[in-house]
Parts: sequence; structure tokens; C-alpha cells
Amino acid sequence: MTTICTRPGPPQDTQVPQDTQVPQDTQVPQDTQDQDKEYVGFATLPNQVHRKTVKKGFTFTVMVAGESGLGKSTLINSLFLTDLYKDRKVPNAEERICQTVGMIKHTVGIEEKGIKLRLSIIDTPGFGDAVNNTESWKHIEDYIDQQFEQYFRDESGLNRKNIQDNRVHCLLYFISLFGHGLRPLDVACMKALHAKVNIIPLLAKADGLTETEVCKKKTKIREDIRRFGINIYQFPDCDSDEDEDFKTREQILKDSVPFAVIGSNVQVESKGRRFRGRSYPWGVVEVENPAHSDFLLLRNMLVRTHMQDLKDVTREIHYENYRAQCIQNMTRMMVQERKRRDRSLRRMRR
Ligand SMILES: Nc1nc2c(ncn2[C@@H]2O[C@H](COP(=O)(O)OP(=O)(O)OP(=O)(O)O)[C@@H](O)[C@H]2O)c(=O)[nH]1
Ligand SMILES: [Mg+2]
Repeated sequence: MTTICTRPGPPQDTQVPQDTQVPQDTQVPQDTQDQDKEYVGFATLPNQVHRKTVKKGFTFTVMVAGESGLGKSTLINSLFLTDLYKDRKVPNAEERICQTVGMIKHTVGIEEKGIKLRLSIIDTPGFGDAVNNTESWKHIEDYIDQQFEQYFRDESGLNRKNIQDNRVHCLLYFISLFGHGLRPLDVACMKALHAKVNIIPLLAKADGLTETEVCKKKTKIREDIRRFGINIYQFPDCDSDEDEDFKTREQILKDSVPFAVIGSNVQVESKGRRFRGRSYPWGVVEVENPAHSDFLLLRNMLVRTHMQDLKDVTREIHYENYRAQCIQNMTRMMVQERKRRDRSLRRMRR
């Protein structure tokens, strides 16, 4: 077998300098010596991978989409505990028009226990307000495509080191609580995007519904998703050797789709506690109370349990499809170009 790629320089970490070798008189217990004989050492590979990836840091990009006024901006603000709109002022009519066509990308660098995460959140103007809503999601589709295109270009370029991954890993799709299941616009939009991005459907403003209504709406939305052949993000199946606790948690997650969410930008005070919530004349709703909404389930899933899987599916399925399509188009163009050249050569010879 020939080695294609080698790293320059001597393998520093394989040579133990004389002075750092274990002194002969140091007593190493017999069972440790036996173990050392049995192990080659590749069991440390996960540690090596861990160290390397931690050094590089992580990136994750979330995007929101859905009809206007469903609480997209409010929810992403609540989700990542950052007041992204601290200096938000009530926009005048002119600014409102700007807002509806503009896409806003917020990037926050977060560090937790030495792990760095560059989190990008893309807020999009809601659609459905216009007289003609045909393809009102086009700006979202274009944005996703542009990120794939940029990545494909960077990856095919000469310098492939330090490529910035701006691909959209997840699209939180907001569904109105007022509809009976999915509206035609939701179906059209989700079908236009489902092959490009991981769609996670959300039932917006769940505080406007009773518990039974939430259950009924969820069932209807799930039925519609199946009926219209929409491919939303599929949670990975559990391995048979996973513990029961893990399997139960995963099942709860799967059964909760679409996640019923509540957003709020303010802290409310009730019974001596301060929390992110919404205050009404008849009581308060807590954004992070599992009895009130699936907000915590969603945040845990995005940040704690499924971030890597969302990235893997983006890379292995959505981006691969895009890449294959690009290569196919390029090949087709090259063949056409060659045929055209051959034809003109033949004409010249005649
Ligand atoms: N009842 C209720 N109201 C909410 C909730 N989330 C947001 N709102 C309110 O709904 C209104 C619209 O919220 P936004 O977050 O601006 O909605 P949006 O989807 O970003 O709207 P566009 O940017 O126009 O698409 C605001 O008055 C929010 O306070 C919620 O969970 N429940
Ligand atoms: Mg908004």
C-alpha cells in the first residue's frame, strides 16, 4: 500500500526523550504492566479526536421560517438566552417594509467549560402577508443554496484549510395555531425546502391553546406531514444496547413533534420567583415549564442531544445531494461544450 499524504516533520509524539522515560527503579504494578502489554494504544483515539475538535471549535447555524407574526424573533431570542434585540425600538412603517425583505444573521460566540461554539441564528421576515404568496419562501431557499455553493467553492479551491461552515443545519418552521393542520403555504414551503435542510416543525404560540387542543393540533399536523409527503428531520433510531432511560427520552422527543412552543422576551415575577414568561390577567405562563410548552425539549434537543446529528445529516445528505447535482451539471456542460467544439471543428475541415 502506498501512502499518498504525509505530514512534514518527524513524528514528535511517538519518540519519548531519554530523560522522560520511566526510570528503571520506578515500581510499576504487575497488573498495569500486563494491561500495557495487551493494549496497543488506539483506545486513546477518541481522546485524540476530542482534543482536536475542541481546539477547532464548533459551529452551528439555525434558521427560522414561517408566516408573519408567529413569534419567530421572540422564540430565537428566548431559546439562546441572549437578548439579541436589546436595542430594539418600534420600527416605523418604512423600516417595517425593510424588515420584511431583509434577512438578519446574528452570530454569537459562546464558551462553556472550554468548548467554543459559534452559533449563528438567521431570522427571516415572515411570509404570507402579500397578495401573491407564490414562492414567498424563495429568499430562504436562495440563502440555503448560497451557503452550499460557497462551501462547495471553498472545498474545491486551492486552500482548503480553515473553511468556514455557514451551511444551515436546521430550520425551525413555525406553524400557526389558528389553522386546521398545515396550510397550503406551509405545505408548499416545506416541500420546497425539505431536500435542502433539516426541518423541525413548531406549533407557535402554544399558550393560545388548551392542552387537549395542542394534542389534537399536533396529531393533525403529523397526519398532514405524512399525507403530503413532507420529509422533516427524522430523529435517529436508538441502538438496541442503549439504556431504557435513553430510549424513553428519545421516544418522548419523537412523540412531541411538532414542538409546541411559547416565546417571551421579558422576565415576569410570580410567587417570589422570576422567570421568562408571559403574564395574563388570569395567570402566567412559564416558557421553560415542561407542563406549559415543549420549549425545554426543543432547546435540549438542539443544543445538548442532537446538534451533531443535525450537522451530520446536513453534511451527509443535504450537502451531498447539492454536491452531486453540481458535479452532474458541470459534467453535462463539459460534454455539451466538447460536442459543440467537435461540431465546429468538423465544419471548419469541410
Ligand atoms: N401569545 C404569544 N405571543 C407571542 C409569542 N411569541 C411572540 N409573541 C408575540 O407575537 C408578536 C410577534 O412576535 P415576533 O417575534 O415579532 O413574530 P415574528 O414571527 O418574528 O414576526 P415577523 O418578523 O413579522 O415574521 C409580538 O407581539 C410577540 O410579543 C408566544 O409564544 N405567545
Ligand atoms: Mg421577526
